[in-house]
Amino acid sequence: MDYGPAPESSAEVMGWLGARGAFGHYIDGGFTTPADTFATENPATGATLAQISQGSAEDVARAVDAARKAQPKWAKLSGHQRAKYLYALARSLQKRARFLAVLETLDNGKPIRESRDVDIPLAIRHFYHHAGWAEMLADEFPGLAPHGVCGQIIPWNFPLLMLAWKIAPALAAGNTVVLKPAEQTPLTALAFAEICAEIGLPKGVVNIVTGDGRTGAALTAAPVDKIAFTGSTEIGREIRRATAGSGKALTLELGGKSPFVVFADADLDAAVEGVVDAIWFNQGQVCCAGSRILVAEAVANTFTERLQTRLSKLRVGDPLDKCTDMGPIVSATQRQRVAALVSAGEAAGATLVQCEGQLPAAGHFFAPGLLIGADPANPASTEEIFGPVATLTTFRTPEEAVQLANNTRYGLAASIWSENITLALDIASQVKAGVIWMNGTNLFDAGAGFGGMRESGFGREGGREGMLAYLRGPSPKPRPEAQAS
Ligand code: TXE
Repeated sequence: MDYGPAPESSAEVMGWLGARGAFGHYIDGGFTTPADTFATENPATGATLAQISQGSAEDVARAVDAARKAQPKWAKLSGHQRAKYLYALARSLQKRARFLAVLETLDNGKPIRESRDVDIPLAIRHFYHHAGWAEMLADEFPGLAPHGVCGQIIPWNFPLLMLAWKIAPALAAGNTVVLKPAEQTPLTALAFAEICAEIGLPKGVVNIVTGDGRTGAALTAAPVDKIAFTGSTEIGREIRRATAGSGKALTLELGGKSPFVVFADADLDAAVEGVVDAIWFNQGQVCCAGSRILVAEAVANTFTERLQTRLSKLRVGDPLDKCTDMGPIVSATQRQRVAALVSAGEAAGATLVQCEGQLPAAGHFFAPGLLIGADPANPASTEEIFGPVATLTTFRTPEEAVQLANNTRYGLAASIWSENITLALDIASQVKAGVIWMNGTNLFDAGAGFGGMRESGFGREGGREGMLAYLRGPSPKPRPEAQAS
């Protein structure tokens, strides 16, 4: 296979895939014999990368059983001992960072620059950060206990990073886990399973069962103590229904339709670069993507012109080429979904402006773009496109900006651009979103809680709140600085 001018050789990764061919589940410290397999493909070419096992209810039951047996011993280890394992996982991921970046790009299609500079480093940092939490846990949260066994279901947009967000805090708190990666992108989770075995993580502490939504539903129904889910609002709702009354703890991180608000006094060039990060990063397949651009009428023409110039310069193509800005959409189904919503946006009166370069003939590529003049009722303004197209609408007053920003059933994130900090803080206090950035966007830190409100879900991941989501018992008193604010 020719990957073009790839600076990061994919030979090692292709060798690793070739040597395995098919993957079983990782249960109780070992891989099962592959059975009932399906293919995971390279979305840039459509080529099959490996065969993956479709987990049955019995596979899930065996994994939960292994996690259940391992849990008391894991929880009895001192925080320092658990931290040593988390540090070992972090170091081992770091040693393989380049390998994992290429593997992630092959399986998901995201540009290598992003997997190399964002996904993998943030995943590693999550394990280091939570090793610190394991050390401090008994002092920080006396009297709290782990839930027990956690079922974790993750999506395909940040495969290894979402795994890290789920597994690191769970393990730090003394839980054991059964994780189901998305069927489109299971490979880095399986590489992670190999790392768990290699560092000698006790058997049963981490179990990975692959498969589609049926495996996810079996995990939701299994006798676990907590379910942590990231994915669509529809499936989040289904999981909430399925766990209601079961006594299982639940956190849901769901979709979004986040506003990106540009005031007239904003640094417009910085805001244009902000849009690149907000909606064209990871092909727009980001739950907190700034997918509704709201711009002050006074600067709308200038801003839109500069944004269109920037759009025309985006390089869409081979994700293994380090000069590529945008790779393919993760799958044919997802590409179809994006195309249908963009067409619906046009049909409802918005003007589509797209990057004009030639798209590669193979693979699930979709040209990045803007839907200009989409009114609030346009489906492109209300539905999560989850692709590289944002709506662009103008506002006249700060009040109108707030009204438009909040005109959504979601509430995950918001991004506010202004040189006037008083105005920005005032707007931030009125926007209904779990995460608000000012003069920035898509900034993540293992130490900061991330999560939504309204139909974007509930619960936080990362930081102190993220740790508490993996513990049970009386709520600890807020820290003095939190009380003061
Ligand atoms: O998500 P699903 P899909 C949004 C985005 C996207 C849409 C559809 O708008 O266009 O969802 O994507 C597992 N019980 N987000 O279809 O189905 C599934 O196997 C338990 C936003 O890929 O929600 C996968 O592991 N689990 C989002 C995970 O749920 C089930 C990220 C997510 O898949 C299940 C992804 C079931 N009944 C999509 N059915 C975000 N918040 O970042 C499926 N799954």
